[in-house]
Amino acid sequence: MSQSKASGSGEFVEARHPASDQVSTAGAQLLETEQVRWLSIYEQMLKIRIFEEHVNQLYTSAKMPGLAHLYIGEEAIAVGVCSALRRDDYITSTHRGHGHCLAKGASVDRMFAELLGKEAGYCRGKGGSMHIADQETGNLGANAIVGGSAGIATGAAMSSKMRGSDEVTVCFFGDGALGQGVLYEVMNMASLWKLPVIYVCENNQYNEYTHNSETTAGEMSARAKAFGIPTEEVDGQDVRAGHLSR
Ligand SMILES: Cc1ncc(C[n+]2csc(CCOP(=O)(O)OP(=O)(O)O)c2C)c(N)n1
Ligand SMILES: [Mg+2]
Repeated sequence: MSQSKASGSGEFVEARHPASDQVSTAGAQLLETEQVRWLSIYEQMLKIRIFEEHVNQLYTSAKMPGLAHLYIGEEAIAVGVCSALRRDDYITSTHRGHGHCLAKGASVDRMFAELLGKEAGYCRGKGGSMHIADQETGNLGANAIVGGSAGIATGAAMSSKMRGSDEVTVCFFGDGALGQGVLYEVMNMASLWKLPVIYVCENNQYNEYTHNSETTAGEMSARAKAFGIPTEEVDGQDVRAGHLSR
């Protein structure tokens, strides 16, 4: 309900649209749905943060075999992007992949089992942190090879297109992968053949320990643009930006 003052009359006139109650009820429901959605997105990010804090404890107390590359601080990227995907869409991940796996729907229990080398893990405990794959949630795998998943992602997108499905594949990679030739081979094919693949470069400015000013010449997004691929740069700390840019 809204009220407005009639000009010059000194009295208040109620300007009430007949359906305004219904409109506000629908509006409130929409707001509630939106709140539930963003709250669930926040919970996903928090789950990853807490997961990684536990991994850090296990790793630094030498209870976990192998290596651990933590996704702390980058949660908004995986969650923003994966929350816009369907379960049957695909992702490929990196050496820093726990966040991608969880955001695509992996179970915390089976992830920990994998990290601890247990049979119940996603790869029966044989793969560890950098080799977690889960076909049920469309996760085609983390990958210890920098840039290594670009070919897998592009192949999956080609398969989707050939099967006439509407699945989308997201290829996550770090800014360090911009130095890998395979990325440019597959971007060329993806653009030529109009494949349903999204290349998500997680630019944390470092290639592990080396600042990317020492490794990467020119503009990052210019690379994809050169192949005619539409590009967008978003704030990786803003989960809404990752979610809505699909
Ligand atoms: C082909 C290849 N070369 C080198 C390495 C060693 N290595 C592991 S992580 C890394 C840097 C990766 O940087 P980036 O892709 O930006 O990921 P970030 O660690 O910043 O998330 C390198 C060089 C590797 N795993 N694979
Ligand atoms: Mg990096």
